Parts: sequence; C-alpha cells; structure tokens
Amino acid sequence: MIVVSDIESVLPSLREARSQGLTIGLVPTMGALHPGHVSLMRASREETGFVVVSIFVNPTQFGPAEDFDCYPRPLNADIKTCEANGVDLVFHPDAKAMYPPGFQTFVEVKSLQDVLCGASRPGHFRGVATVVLKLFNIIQPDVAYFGQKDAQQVRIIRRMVDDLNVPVRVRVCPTVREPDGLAISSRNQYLDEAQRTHARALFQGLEEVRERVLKGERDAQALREVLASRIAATPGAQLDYAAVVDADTLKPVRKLKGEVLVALAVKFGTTRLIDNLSLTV
Ligand code: PAJ
Repeated sequence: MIVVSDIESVLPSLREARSQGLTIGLVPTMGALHPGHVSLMRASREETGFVVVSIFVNPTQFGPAEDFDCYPRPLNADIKTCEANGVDLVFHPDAKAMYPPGFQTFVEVKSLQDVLCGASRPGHFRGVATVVLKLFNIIQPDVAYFGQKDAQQVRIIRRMVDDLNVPVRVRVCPTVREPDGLAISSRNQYLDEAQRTHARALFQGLEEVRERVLKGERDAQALREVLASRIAATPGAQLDYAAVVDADTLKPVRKLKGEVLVALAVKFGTTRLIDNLSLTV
C-alpha cells in the first residue's frame, strides 16, 4: 500500500494503475475510520481495480463554532485499517496543499445546500462540494463511494456531478449501524455513557416511522411528529430537525409519494447526530 501526502506524488501511482487497465475507486473520508468507512473500502475493492482512500479533515466544511480542532485524527490506526482492507493508496494531504494562499474558488449547489443540515450548518455543504470536486480532479476516479448515512451530502454530490459533467460514477452504500441501531459515526466517541444509551432514539424513531408507513400512514406531518415526540421523550436530546422530504429536491412533502427521505438531526450536549431512512412509496 502506498501512503502519500503531496498532490504531485499521487500522480505516478495513478498513471501506473491506469496503464495496467485498472479502474480507480475513491473513498473520500475525514479519517477516524470505522466500520462505515470500511464498508465503502470493501465495495470499492470488489468493484474497482485500484482503491484510493483520501483522509483529509476539511477545514472549509466546519463552522467557526464546530469541532474542527478536536476532530479525531488517528492517522496511524487509519493507515492500518486501510492496509487491512486491501486499499492500494492512501492520500492524506495537509490543509496548506489543498488550500494554498490565494485560494478563491468554491462550489455551491444552490437550494439543496441550504435545507436540513445546511440550515443549521451554513457553508458546510459548500465546503463539502468544493473538497469533493478537488479530490475528484486530483484522483480522477472512475467510481467514488459515499455512505447513505449522509443522505443530503450524497444528493448534493450527485447534483454537482450532473450539473458540472464530472466524469465520475457515484455509488452509495447502506448505513452501517451498531448492534442497537445507532448509525456509526466518528462523532459517537464524543458521547458519554448516558448519551450513548439514549442515542439509539434516532434509529428507534426511524423504525417507528417505517412501521407506520408499512401500515399505510401517508401523512408527512404525522410522521414528523413520531420523530419529534420520540426525541422529546429522550433525556438529554434536543431535536434540530425532523423532516420528510422529496428524495430528489429535498423539499418537504405533505403526502408520501414516490421516493422520500425521512431525516433527523439531534443534539446531545454539543454532539450533533444525524440519521435517515429512505422510502419508496
Ligand atoms: P466522513 O464523515 O469521514 O465520511 C466519509 C464517508 O463515509 C461518507 O461518504 C459517509 O457518508 C460515510 N459514512 C460515515 N458513516 C457511515 C456509516 N455508518 N455507514 C456507511 N457510511 C458511512 O463525509 C465526510 O467524511 C466528508 O464530508 C467528505 C465526503 C470526506 C468530504 O470532506
């Protein structure tokens, strides 16, 4: 496995892989790798000939009061995880290389970036879209792998790829969960024991929504209330949003029809957790 941090040093390995006729897969991450990330590496290992994992805690997607400084950066453990899962190249640039002095260009995916998580994290998706397009341009993957856990991020990246004719195929992999249903996230390690126990409320709320829909409920407001009351009854939990939106436009729906996304964000202290359920009605 090759480990590189400067942009120029990635090129020879990628050129060599391409000259051997291998397709290139990219798994963009911010490190602190966990089984959710590993599922993306494995999907890429199965489907592409040369697997690249990028590890970069991207400053432009963090708000001024967010956890950029304390975001976990266990680089050595991450490199071992990559090696153990058949990754061919780890790319971990530093912020100066990605955003040199004079950097001025940002990608905005209008309207999709402003709703759901974007409403409480202004600028977040502008930072995500910008860094993902930069990674696509540096690595030039055939396929890039993302997790359904960050459903809005997926929607925004797909929109960007379509709008800007980016020649990358986007693959989305299912959310990997803890045994009690909590979606695995690098931020779960911020939770104390009680918060960790109560954090299963997000998944439980979504499961209740799924059951109600199976029994015929089609009213979005009723389903939002299922989530809101579940979170209201959870000690230490504060609802940021509970939403039932069209999977394509991310706009709220009144009645469930076609592909819908049920999504919520909940704060436990300063830790913000998200989860979602995608449904076809
Ligand atoms: P990060 O949070 O490290 O996540 C990297 C990828 O892993 C994302 O596509 C995310 O959706 C996926 N992922 C995280 N937890 C998952 C889980 N439990 N199950 C399945 N997939 C999971 O998302 C980012 O980094 C950044 O925004 C990034 C795209 C790298 C741009 O900086």
